[in-house]
Amino acid sequence: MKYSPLQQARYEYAPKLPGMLRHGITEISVKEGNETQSVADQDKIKALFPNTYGKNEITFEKGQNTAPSKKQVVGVILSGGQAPGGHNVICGLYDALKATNKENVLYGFKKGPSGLIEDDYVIFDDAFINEYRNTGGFDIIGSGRTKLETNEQFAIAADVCKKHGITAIVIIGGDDSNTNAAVLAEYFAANNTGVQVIGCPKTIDGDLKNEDIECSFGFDTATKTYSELIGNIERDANSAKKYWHFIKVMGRSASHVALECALETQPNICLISEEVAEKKMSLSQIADYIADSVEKRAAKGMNFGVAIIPEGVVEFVPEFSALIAEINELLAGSKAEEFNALATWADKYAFIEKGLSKESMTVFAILPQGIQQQLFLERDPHGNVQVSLIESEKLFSALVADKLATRKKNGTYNGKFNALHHFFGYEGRCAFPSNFDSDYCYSLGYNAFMLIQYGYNGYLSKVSNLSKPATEWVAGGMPITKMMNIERRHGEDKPVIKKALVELDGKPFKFFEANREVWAVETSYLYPGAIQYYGPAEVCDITTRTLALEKE
Ligand code: FBP
Repeated sequence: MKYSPLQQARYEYAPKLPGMLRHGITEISVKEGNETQSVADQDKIKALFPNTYGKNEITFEKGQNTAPSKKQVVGVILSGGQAPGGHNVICGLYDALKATNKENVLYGFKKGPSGLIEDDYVIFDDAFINEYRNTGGFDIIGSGRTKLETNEQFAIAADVCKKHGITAIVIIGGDDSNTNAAVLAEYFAANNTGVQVIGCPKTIDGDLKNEDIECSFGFDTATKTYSELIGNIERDANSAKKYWHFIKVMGRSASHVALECALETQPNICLISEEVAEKKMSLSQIADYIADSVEKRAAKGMNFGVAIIPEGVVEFVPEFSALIAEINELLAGSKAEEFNALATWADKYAFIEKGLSKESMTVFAILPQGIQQQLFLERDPHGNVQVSLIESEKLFSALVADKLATRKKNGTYNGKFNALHHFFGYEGRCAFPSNFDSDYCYSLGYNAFMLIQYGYNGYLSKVSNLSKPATEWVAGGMPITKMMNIERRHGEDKPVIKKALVELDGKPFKFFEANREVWAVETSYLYPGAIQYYGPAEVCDITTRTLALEKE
């Protein structure tokens, strides 16, 4: 069999477009809205983007398409981590481009942004595209994390575009990739290359959103996939009644994924990194918070539970980030070699004890030895600790076990605590996109071509009103500079898209906060089950709880 039955069926699925894009290409007109300003640092962003700053928001509507129908050659790039629906962005872009003019051509640059610089590409045709409709993954052309950020790279990109007659590039990426898209758009405009750049908002992390972009694509499918697995684990926990499951979920920095999974599954515990930072919680306080739930449930005879840990949480614990900064300093330059030459862990431990401040040593000392060693083993190319590789699910279960041991000695706790560990990340990034992501991504791609056709540059493809049925979705575009501010990066002030962290006064967190005390003690699990692709809309087309609550 060449294709699985679901794969075959998904090839035939017709993604839903926003109502206003359904009239046929010749009946899509554009309505300009207000001029825009960046979210902060307006003067600085304006000075850095003189050609692309302050442009108008735009919306498409039914009317006479007045864009010139000249032949267009377009290039597309997938950038960064995989997110379900990426293929459909390309399919939507391709379909709009071909519906406008059969002579139009779509290039796909391979392995991410480096494909553009290395002039490594494929040219799409119907047979090629049809193999990828409504499927997960980025394997259609591959992805990569090379950043397009220097003028040398931009000049090469301009030459590659000129060579192929490409007049527009679509970059499908997260906040960093779209920041770079904005800089590239400005470069192309300043140098009169005649090449437009359009971005599409991607990331399972859900942290590329704001008042205009209601969510990044892939978040819906990834969180539904993790929630299915978490629900299954909850049911297993509730059946066997003998394990506490510590489940780390992806989300490099923000905790949107963890929060959405908690709303979907109602676990006993879910840490939210942004709250940990706001309350300046220590590792010990977090461990006590989880141990309280373990103890209360044990008192009711329930020696089992589920705790969700966001991937990035340790970086939000102030004492832990101070420790990391000191370790980076301790091993800077040649000191790393000195450290690595030490024969035993005891020698290394003595070196660490000598080099760290008293406060950081206290934090270091409470970590399980496996985590201590991890902090010194895994380094990035700059020699820094790779915080994302720390097994925080194991860290917290070990800290909780220590707390419970003390409580047992004190006679306040008399339960059993057996922990199991899981990490859900890659399991969800290439899942078959849900109907929501299939529809949303196809619409983003289709809409990106409309922005190209109407000559926009430095815009993000925008589809909004997403908590409503697709007929009511609103398609348009917004200048990427509107989302930018100045942030300190590697010792320099840089214009970047503001990352959206979980808002502690937002409705999704408030809902979680209002319910979590009960969830911590009772067994209130919800079992969302697998993503449904065929059946009633109220089962198949539902959005995330996060989006539903935000739009309530
Ligand atoms: P993007 O921001 O590029 O979409 O990637 C997000 C993410 O999936 C994070 O959740 C995770 O920390 C990271 O990618 C993993 O990256 P890699 O694929 O390089 O291991």
